[in-house]
Amino acid sequence: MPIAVTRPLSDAIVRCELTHVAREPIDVATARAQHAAYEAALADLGCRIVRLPEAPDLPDAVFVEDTAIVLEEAAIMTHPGAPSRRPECESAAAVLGGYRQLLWIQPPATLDGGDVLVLGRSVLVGLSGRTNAAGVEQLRGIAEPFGYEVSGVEVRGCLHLKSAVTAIADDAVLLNPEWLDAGPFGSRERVEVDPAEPRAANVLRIGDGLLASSTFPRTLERMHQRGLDIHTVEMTELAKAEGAVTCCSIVFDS
Ligand code: CIR
Repeated sequence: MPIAVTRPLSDAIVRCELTHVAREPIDVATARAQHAAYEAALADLGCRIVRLPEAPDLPDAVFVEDTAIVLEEAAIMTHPGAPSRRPECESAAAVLGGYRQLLWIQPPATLDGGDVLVLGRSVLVGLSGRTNAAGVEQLRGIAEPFGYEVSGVEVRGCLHLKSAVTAIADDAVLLNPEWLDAGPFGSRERVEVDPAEPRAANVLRIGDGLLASSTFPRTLERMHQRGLDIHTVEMTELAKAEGAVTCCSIVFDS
């Protein structure tokens, strides 16, 4: 059974980091309800939820994805690009250390988990405002001995690589071509988001199921037409914090 690590959001989320979206008031009660529905959807997709402790002083701590990359062989703890987010890693490590050996990205490298897309043995790493070239190098040094091929991919106009592209099947990715150069997707099929929905490329794949935000009906329709099994959740409040579906969990096989 896959494990999905999550963390409750705190009232501090109203002071979250923002890069590509303008600040709007966040209704924290609604955000909490949406987060609870997100956890329920993960459970429906077969995950066991493991919650990290709430971090009342860390505004972005609900976005656990950025703290670690969990491979079969190890959990790689990141050094997030935003200094305000670095204290999130310790409590994530305390839990992930129960499942995997821990390896750490060290400064001056920076790396956010949202920039790391694992496609089989191929690991694509966004060169973004959060992840630097040294971050890609360190991840390569850690993951290549385990048999992964690590490639840097330039992204622009969005926060992370996974804002621009995620996997929807073993042999297909969903992407926004405005936000990344043609990455090393090999023979994988590239499905584009509807141009009216630039933020729709972030979907979470669990087994053969997909979890997506209900905010993007046109892109969802493209995926329904392909016969994909898609569950949807409302993410309107977390989207105001520049979050999306992958950001709020770390999913791995126990
Ligand atoms: C941040 O700017 O760090 C948060 N407000 C949003 C992080 C979203 N994380 C993700 O996409 N992996």
